[in-house]
Amino acid sequence: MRILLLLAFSLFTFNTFADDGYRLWLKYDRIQNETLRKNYSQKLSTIHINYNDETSKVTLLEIEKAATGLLKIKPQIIQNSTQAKLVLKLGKIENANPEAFEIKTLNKQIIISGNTSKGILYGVFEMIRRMQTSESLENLKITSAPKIQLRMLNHWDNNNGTIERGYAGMSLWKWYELPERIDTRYIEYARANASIGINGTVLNNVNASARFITPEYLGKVKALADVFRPYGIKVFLSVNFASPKILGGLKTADPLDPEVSQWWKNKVDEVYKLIPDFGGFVVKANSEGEPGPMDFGRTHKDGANMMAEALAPHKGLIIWRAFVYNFDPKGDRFAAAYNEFKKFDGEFLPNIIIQVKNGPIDFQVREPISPLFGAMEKTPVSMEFQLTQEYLGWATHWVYEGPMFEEVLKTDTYAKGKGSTVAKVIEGEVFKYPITSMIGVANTGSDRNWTGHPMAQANWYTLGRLAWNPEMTSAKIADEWVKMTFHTDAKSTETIKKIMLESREIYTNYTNPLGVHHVMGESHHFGPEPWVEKAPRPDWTALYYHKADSLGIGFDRTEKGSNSLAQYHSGLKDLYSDIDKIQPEFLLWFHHAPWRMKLSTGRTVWDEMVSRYYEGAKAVEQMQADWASVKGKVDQETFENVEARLKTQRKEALWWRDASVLYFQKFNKMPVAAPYQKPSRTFEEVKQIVDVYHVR
Ligand code: GCW
Repeated sequence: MRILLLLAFSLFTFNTFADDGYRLWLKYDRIQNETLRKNYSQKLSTIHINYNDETSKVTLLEIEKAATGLLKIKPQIIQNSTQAKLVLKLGKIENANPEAFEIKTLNKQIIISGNTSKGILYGVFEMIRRMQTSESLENLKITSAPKIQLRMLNHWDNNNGTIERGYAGMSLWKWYELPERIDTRYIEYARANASIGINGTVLNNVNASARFITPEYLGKVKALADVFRPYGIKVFLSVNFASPKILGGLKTADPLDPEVSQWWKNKVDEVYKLIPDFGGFVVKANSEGEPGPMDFGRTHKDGANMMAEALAPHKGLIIWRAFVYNFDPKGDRFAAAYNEFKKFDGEFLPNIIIQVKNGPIDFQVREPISPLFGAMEKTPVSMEFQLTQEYLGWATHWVYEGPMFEEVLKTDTYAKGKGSTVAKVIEGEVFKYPITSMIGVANTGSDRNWTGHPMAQANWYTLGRLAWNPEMTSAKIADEWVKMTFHTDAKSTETIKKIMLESREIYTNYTNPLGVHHVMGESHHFGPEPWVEKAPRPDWTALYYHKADSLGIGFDRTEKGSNSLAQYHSGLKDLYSDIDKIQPEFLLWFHHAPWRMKLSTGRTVWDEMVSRYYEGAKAVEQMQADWASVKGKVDQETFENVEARLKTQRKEALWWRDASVLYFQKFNKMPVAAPYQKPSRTFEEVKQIVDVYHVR
């Protein structure tokens, strides 16, 4: 009994119960600072609300959850609007954006208002975030509206429960239980997304099974749509372009065949009968073996327009992916998407968005921007980022992606002169796009902590915040996330932020320094495999990209090489064209650089690579030391989880370092210069490690 009492006492006093990460950044643990807690409690003690709908219910529930957790109070709903401390008010506000909100202090009341109940929900989450991050709730005068209309997650989930490139367990969607059983996790998912402004979700893999649009599955999709709707989240599906053949028994899926277009129209009508606010279809066509219009001698334009026509009467969208790269033996995969889509600019129907990955190849560790961001003047392009760490060390490497997203969004396309940043392009500012969108390929799964690596939750959080405002800094977002997630002291908060903000560059250094790219394990994409010289397609090898030989390394994309640089506007092209002026981080993306060429850092290309491999791997030790310093300041379960993963990361960083150095030495025959010591293992020894990951 005494032990039990002691235990109960310690639980209440120190708030140290084990944290499995399930609550994400919405932990709502009691605020320790008494003055703040009292101040907030007073401001939330009574609530008046002037509307009543599905969203108002979840909004009130959220306030109650936050107040009972953070403040240990239960707010009272009252009828008298002048007496309430907090007022939720539906009505026209100055900013006409349907998702905008205002939070204002007026006569000692906090008034959260919006043009829609959804806007108010976002305002409420903003107020809660302020409490979680110890910010003042005095004299508020906040207006906020999303700069991007569609802020989405794309799940690469299959109907058998697996997730393509997923490292956090199985799919969240339990298709075999739906539509009858609604897992409470779907609600937690919706809350988390709404809290960061995400308003769309594509439930299934872009390598799409046609099954998702059968009546059986549509019933399940409807059940999910019903759960998400109050949280302002619309459901989308990825579809298989050959569905009219696979499901409809037609002889063809030719987009210009009237029977085919009629089939899609009927299918779309069927979908909207069940889900009137359905978002639309995502299509991966003629890419990596997926069917598409080119199978029938047609074009991406023909395919997209035919489907868009079916969706238009329902205000649905076609999100057509630009990730296409037919192999051209003389060509450069870098140029493929631009070559395929630029020519159709202006010919797509208005309800079509072209979804473009941030870089021209494929979510590599560091990529220059896709030239399409500066090129599509009459067709909206959207940003596709990848949250799941396919090329970023799966769930064992701690890589905070915020700085990478920020680097991409701040890049200037020079499309309309200086200042035409990628952020401005996707906000629709540069070319006046009528539809705007940013998506993240989800990193969620059935693991209790959602993302496998506890720190990967931050990448999900960041996507939402950046989609709301692409000009937010990753430092600010990291600050919010750490405060909301860890509720720890100022010093530990700073330490965790420091690790986060450095982590992406550290990972880049020990895996892909100076713009080396596509040198990861073949097909599974884990660990180093720069020696892949043969694959089903040459542009799936590593050699195709690094082109190492006795003289140098890197892909010449200047006029003397593939000339893919010509796809950029001159301002950006100029930054990359000159081998002597290019930022070292992008060097090998655009130049075949001599091993012995001196860089601005004072070292030769080879010495600089070696230095980055070694310093990068060593920096993981610093991450470990920094993390060790927060022991006792963050929850023990999370502490140990991250500590263990860092150990693996350290081991794998050394593996990357040694494998890369020993492999490239075969070409340049140059030594590992002091102060670094050559790897103690042989090339053959390191090479073998990767075989573990091959399931072939
Ligand atoms: O990054 C590559 C992945 C594929 C993925 C493809 C895509 C869904 O290796 O697994 O397929 O991109 O984005 O379509």
